Amino acid sequence: MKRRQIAVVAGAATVLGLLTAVASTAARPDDDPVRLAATPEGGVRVVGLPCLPSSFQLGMTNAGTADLYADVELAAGGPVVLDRRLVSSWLPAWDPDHTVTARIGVTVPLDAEPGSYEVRATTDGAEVTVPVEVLPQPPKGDGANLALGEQAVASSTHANFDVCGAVDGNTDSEQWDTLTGWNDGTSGVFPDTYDVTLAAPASISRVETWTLDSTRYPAARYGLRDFDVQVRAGGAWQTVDEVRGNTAGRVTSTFAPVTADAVRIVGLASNNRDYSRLIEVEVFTS
Ligand SMILES: [Ca+2]
Repeated sequence: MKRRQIAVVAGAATVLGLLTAVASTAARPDDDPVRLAATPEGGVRVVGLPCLPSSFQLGMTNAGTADLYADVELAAGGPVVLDRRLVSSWLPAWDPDHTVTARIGVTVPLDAEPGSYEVRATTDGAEVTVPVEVLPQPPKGDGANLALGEQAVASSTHANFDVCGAVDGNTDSEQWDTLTGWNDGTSGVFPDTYDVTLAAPASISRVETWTLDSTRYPAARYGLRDFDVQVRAGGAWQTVDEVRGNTAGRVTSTFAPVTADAVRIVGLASNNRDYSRLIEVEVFTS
């Protein structure tokens, strides 16, 4: 009787010991089949403007032999704000390994202290750290583009495109994609409007309108053909330029200085009659 009790205790200890060993093995990072990575590797740079978002790609790879479901938690330091805190993805055990990616939007408030911060992405046994550099506000005085990073709204935006793409400071049509360009969402239906609200009313006299004009998508075939440039003064929109029959990628509109707090591009027709496309809108003082 006494021996049997000892045997039971010993058996329980063996089972417990085994469970402990299994649990600690599963928690060891080396054994977690999920690999995390972030691109660009150097991290992201962000400015505290309402329409100048940044982002990075989170890569999730199942290096194991069994399908699994991964939950990746995201945490940001300092003033950094993420557009989501959790990425959940089904990761089949493909061979060769296949990486599933998710775009994580990064913003900071207007008054964010410039400096170096980081975003941490973690799953059970894997982790990746993404450096985030918060840059100072760009100057918005004479000679500066007053539209840069300011709030843009559009009558519609094509799926996957970002309405902020035409105020991100990038005028290079060769880099046209869903992030740095704006494409309306109503094929063949005009007018389309793209508005930028300035940080403060300013005396403006020049607007640069950049429509799509790349080697592959020349403006003469894909750019805005007919459009109006409007400014909002005293709460009312007024037209300061009427552009017709355009085939150029960049159109400069100059006009008598007017104190305005917003600028609107009214797309009336494009050269291939489907969409209004803008790569950038710039606004300058007198
Ligand atoms: Ca752009």
